[in-house]
Amino acid sequence: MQPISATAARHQRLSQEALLKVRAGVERPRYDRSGLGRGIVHLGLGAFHRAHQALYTEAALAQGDTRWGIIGVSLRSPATGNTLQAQDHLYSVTERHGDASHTRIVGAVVASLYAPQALKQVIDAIADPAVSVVTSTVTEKGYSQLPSTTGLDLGDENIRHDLANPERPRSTLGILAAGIRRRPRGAPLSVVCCDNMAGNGDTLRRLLAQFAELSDPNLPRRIEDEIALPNSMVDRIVPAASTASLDLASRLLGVRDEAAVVCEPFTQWVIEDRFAGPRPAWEAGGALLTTDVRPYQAMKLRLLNGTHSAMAYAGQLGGFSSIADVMANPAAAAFARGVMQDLRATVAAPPGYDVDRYCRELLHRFENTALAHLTAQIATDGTQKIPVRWLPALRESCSAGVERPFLERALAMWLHYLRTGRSDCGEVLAISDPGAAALADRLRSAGCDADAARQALGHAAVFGTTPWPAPLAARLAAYLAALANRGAAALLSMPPRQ
Ligand code: CS2
Repeated sequence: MQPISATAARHQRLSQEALLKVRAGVERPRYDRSGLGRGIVHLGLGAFHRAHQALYTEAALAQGDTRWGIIGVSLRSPATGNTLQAQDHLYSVTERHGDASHTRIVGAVVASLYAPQALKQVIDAIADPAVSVVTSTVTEKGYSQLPSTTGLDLGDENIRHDLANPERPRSTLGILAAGIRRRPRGAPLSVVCCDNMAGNGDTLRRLLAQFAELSDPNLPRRIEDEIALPNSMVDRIVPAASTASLDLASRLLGVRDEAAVVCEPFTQWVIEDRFAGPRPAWEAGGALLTTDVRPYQAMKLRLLNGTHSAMAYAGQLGGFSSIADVMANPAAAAFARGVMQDLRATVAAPPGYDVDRYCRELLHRFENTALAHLTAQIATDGTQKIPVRWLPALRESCSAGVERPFLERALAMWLHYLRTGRSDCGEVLAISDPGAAALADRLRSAGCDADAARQALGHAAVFGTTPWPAPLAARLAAYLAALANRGAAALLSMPPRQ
């Protein structure tokens, strides 16, 4: 092979052929990609899937079980699929913490489909008996659920469309239902939800069953008999790509990878061992198969995601653009630790698990300056995330008559963020959350802070229908007043009881 200059190579796009030009030291697929089967359909071809489930599958493929090539499906944008197609579906994952990094090229994704343009192929793929696993990362809002009840949102326009046009579905549930309907009988399928929801598999089962009952009288029975929906807890911090992350990956690879993912070294996947048919040996990548995932889910959703959301709103209001920036500010970092401790008090340890050590590791992960994990990214979709991450802990604490000073302040910060849409410096914040307008309207039309707190807690779509205690509303009102008068800094530096 002719040596090529680093500059020329950097402009060459990653592809099967260009693999030969990738720098030494970069790991590459340890199996023959041309012989891969198509055993998995994945819905939601974002960075998280590519840096998480796809890597566990990569490890199973490297063990020689070549059934598990992934057909990646995008539901909302053709961009990732187009990028991957131009690279023979190869992409890189770079794990980074501080100065240390490790880069590999992943070969597990073998095809990509954009559902609105390739609906028939998507449905055929889910119906194919050679596919025995469907995984999904479509974000919390991608399941058309009402966050406070986890029931089907019948007002969701995609659901209404799909119930009227079951053969032309647009929603995750509609597409799954159409694929399952077409599967031959006796071809077991496991659908593994990999989004951050408590009891995510059970929730998806409920939503799918509700949708099926309304769309096809035979479908609920088939789902009951032939489809397994194991719960799973997924964990890896994977910021959205940026020009800087793509440039970094290209420098490390020696070729240009427009689908490169840069993420943290930590990864965890705990899966309920309840599959209907064959599955990849994800244990090869370190997955833990267990009988009960719920304690792991509660621990992760509250301690990692719950603290993340608090840092996101504190960061948006206080002008901290990334999680590492929050951790570098003593008052903001102390606030994050306080929120984590408030949530820690509500978490029961999974059997044999050292939760305090987990908390210490989390804080170390949050300090990772090599990742630009933006608070604006984590702040999105709060009306879906907060009912999962904070409200169960808050509800349990209220029932036990316990105040959670840091968590309650975080809640006030989120409401203040929605109410004003501005940072402490007056910068306009881009709020990306389809459910936010209704809550923000209530907050903005309230006569005073006490009314705003009551209005928010009374917003059943997020806070549920069970009334919240008046003392909580009073504390929230005081925090809202402090935020309005003195900004987020006032709450960050406030001692636990005041
Ligand atoms: C984050 C998660 O964006 C968010 O809401 O809290 O994506 C988080 O980084 C992952 O769940 C970590 O496993």
